[in-house]
Amino acid sequence: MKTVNLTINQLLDQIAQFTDPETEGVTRLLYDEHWIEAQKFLLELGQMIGLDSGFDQVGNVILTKFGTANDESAITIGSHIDSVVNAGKYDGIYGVATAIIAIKELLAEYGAPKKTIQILSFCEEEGSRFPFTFTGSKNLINQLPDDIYQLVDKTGESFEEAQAKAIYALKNIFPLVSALPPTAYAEIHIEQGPVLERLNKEIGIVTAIVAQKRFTVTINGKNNHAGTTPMWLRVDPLKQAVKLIHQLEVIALKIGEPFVFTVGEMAISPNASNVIPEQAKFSIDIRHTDEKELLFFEELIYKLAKTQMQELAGLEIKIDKWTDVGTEEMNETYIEALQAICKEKQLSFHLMPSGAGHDTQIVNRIAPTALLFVPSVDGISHSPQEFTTTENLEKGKTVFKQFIYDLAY
Ligand code: HGY
Ligand code: MN
Ligand code: MN
Repeated sequence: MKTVNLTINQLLDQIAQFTDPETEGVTRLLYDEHWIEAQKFLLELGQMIGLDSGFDQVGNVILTKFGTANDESAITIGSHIDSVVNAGKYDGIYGVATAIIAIKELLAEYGAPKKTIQILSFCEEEGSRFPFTFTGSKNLINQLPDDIYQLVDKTGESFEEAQAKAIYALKNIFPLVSALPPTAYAEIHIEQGPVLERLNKEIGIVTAIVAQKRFTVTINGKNNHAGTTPMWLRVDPLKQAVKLIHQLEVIALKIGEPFVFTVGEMAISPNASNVIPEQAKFSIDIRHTDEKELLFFEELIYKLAKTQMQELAGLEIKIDKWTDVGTEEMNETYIEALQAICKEKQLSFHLMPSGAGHDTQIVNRIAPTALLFVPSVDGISHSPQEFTTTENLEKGKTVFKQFIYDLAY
């Protein structure tokens, strides 16, 4: 077996090379050519460190070390390989890199584990190419709906076509396998927020992950000449979008913390300065630990849209919900165990909820889970400026590795 002496940072830098060079930072979208190269790299790396390397029918990479107990399930660890557009080099992939390095070190120090361990590089979590999230972890727990195959990305390519190309590129080199059912799942991730840095804590132990809903709102109006169409005659979808977003913003601020409301994407057509638009399309992302608040806000979106359509003849507002995940609480026993490990390693820690979504919240539907954070400098994420110090990356690995040892050896 070739010796692989990679630090976490070196592995992160290698994987960050698999990106669309036309963009800032890292852009690696589900099934694109950079995604294929990154998954291939991880499959080869798994082989080099003595793991059984394969991938499943949605392109999750599965690196397995069978335990001496020969069980039919596995201690499962990992995170996602895909990124948002213009991302940093840590989101998701830090969890995959740390899992690989922790297992490499445990095998060198203690040999084969009692329990089987499987590392997953989940194919997709972000929802940054197709309007769908958590593809990889939903496939792991057999909750992947069939209707995703007809989804199309911004270029018009279907999920089905993109997946077929990516799987074809992998299957000629590596075996198609299925993951084992998870008996436990653990993920380590950058915090992507300012809390740990502000509190000067080294490790975040996540107690719960917020509920999250995402929508695409499509507003159709009547495109016309910007100069000759009087204001009272217009059915302007962009102005109506602004009106709806403003009304929602006022209510969102009234709901207050920890509720968050984001409009991150917007597309106008035909998008010309002297043309009243025909269509305005935008995203809505809402999150809260209390699912009732989210439901209240969701119903408000529909209600306000309906009123706007009643007030302006010819206006059409369509609302498509494509993410709806509930609040998930991490396993109490694991939270205790992680606190004990931090105390033993003399690392400061903070118990906290996660405002970011993670594969942990999906796997938590069928198995006990643990989620660890390391600090993000200035709380920045989903940006090329995303940064975590080497020291904190390594401290996270120390805790994560001990936790896996305690579960599997
Ligand atoms: O959007 C999120 O919460 C995560 O980064 N996918
Ligand atoms: Mn992310
Ligand atoms: Mn992530």
